[in-house]
Amino acid sequence: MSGNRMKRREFVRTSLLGATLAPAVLIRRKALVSLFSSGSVGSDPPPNILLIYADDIGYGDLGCYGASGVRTPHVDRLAAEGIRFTSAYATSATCTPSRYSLLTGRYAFRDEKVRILAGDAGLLIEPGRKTLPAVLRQAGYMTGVVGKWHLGLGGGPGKLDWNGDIRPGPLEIGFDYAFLMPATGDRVPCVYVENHRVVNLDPADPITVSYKDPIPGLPTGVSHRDKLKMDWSHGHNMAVINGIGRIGYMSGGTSALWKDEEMAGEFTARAVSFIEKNKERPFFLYFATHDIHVPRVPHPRFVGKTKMGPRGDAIVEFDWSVGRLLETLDRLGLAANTLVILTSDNGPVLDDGYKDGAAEKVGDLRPSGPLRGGKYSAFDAGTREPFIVRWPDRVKPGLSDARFSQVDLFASLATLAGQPLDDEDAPDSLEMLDTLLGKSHLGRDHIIEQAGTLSIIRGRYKYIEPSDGPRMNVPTNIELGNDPRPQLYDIVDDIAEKHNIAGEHPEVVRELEALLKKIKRAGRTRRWIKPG
Ligand code: NG6
Ligand code: CA
Repeated sequence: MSGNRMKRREFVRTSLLGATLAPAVLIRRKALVSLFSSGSVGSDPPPNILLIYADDIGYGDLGCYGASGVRTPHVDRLAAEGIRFTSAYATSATCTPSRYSLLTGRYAFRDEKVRILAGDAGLLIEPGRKTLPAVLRQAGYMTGVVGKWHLGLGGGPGKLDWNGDIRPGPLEIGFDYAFLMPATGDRVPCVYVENHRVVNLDPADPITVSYKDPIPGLPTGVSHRDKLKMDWSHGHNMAVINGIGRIGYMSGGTSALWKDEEMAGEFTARAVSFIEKNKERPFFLYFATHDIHVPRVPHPRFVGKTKMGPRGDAIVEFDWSVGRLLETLDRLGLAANTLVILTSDNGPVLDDGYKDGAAEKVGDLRPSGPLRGGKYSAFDAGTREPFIVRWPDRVKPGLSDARFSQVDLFASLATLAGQPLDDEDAPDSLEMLDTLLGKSHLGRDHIIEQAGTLSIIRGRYKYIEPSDGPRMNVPTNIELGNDPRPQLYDIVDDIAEKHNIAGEHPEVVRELEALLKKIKRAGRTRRWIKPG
């Protein structure tokens, strides 16, 4: 460890210890300024960090990644002014596990509780586990989350009283501010939670949530199917909220129910106001959109912007949100020193449970681009994502083919903020800051992808563990990549994973199988595998 770094670490400790008598934020800010002016991080003043995390946007869904039939000028501008990565990965082909890895720097497969959560699940991230926002907060950042959470709230399944204080949640694990959709747009409760409270709740009309039994006397997507605003195709036939069938049952909270059409506008407005309020200090904003997850109900001003129906229009709405945030950074003079990262939690899906015409009207758009599979899939489209990084003060625009995993954002941003990690923190997160900022084109040593089964990519090869799971997810029409035999693809020459070459390269299969086993057994990646 360099003397410089040591000094910095000592300095943080003393600064933080001295914090008891003064407002925490002021002290945190002071610690940060001193840290960055120490020179070793080389950025003064420190950058704001805006992480735009889309839901279910595929590798081929954005203009700058070759989409046709939908225009995304704001995202394209971000890409033109920054680095567009072609080989960046979410850790998982579904939401909760990817977000868990993003915020904890730990693979979700290490804990079987980390799977798509019900809307009444308890907080997955144990208070005490180091999180990305907690590290940035410790470095002096104001930390906020706006949008989709889906990491659980409260103490355990069904135990949370939605009418009281909602905790533990993001505020207990490192965020200073939270404005949330608790789970997903298609799961109850369909209300916003700001910090510890449901927004606009009338105490005379309390909320009840049930993921077991229907609530007697209330309509369901089955009993009132003919009256629905948008019909379901699979699942999504329990509570009816705003004329749309959802997963789970809910009663009460009428004045607090969100309006689906206004959700993107609501989240964007909260994000803009978070940036405005914190324009004088470094901030970290995790902006997690509902777009383009189901139910896709874009605002009327976006309806018909594409010929693809709600899915295409939701991409336009997503792009609008991005544009509003970029415009806010410009207006406040913050753009040059704000690191913006844009990516998505998992790959694309057309029919994810509602009859919104996504499959029928997709036209020439290839949501997965040249990749095979989609959301839920072990094939690359499940996790290989659009990934854009812009920081005008420090990052030269360009293209990067370097492999990058979202799990590495933790250690990379911690380094950027001058926060050395303890060995126990973020165990799978590798420091890849130079790669993230385009100074290096050296990718991650290996990439792990989690779907029903695990895959590992190293060099030109990708190995998918044998699995007895179904080959197809029939309702979504997605190839899951399961096969009882080992699969090996040359992911460089055969990006579409068409030719299983496991039989021709048994030694590569053995090698990758062994590496994957080792990573599983070790319980960690950092400390024993060198990045690069
Ligand atoms: C599935 C839902 C799907 C979506 C997904 C989670 C059904 C039939 N399907 O179980 O609609 O909500 O969970 O998506 O209920 S994710 O992006 O949050 O992981
Ligand atoms: Ca998702």
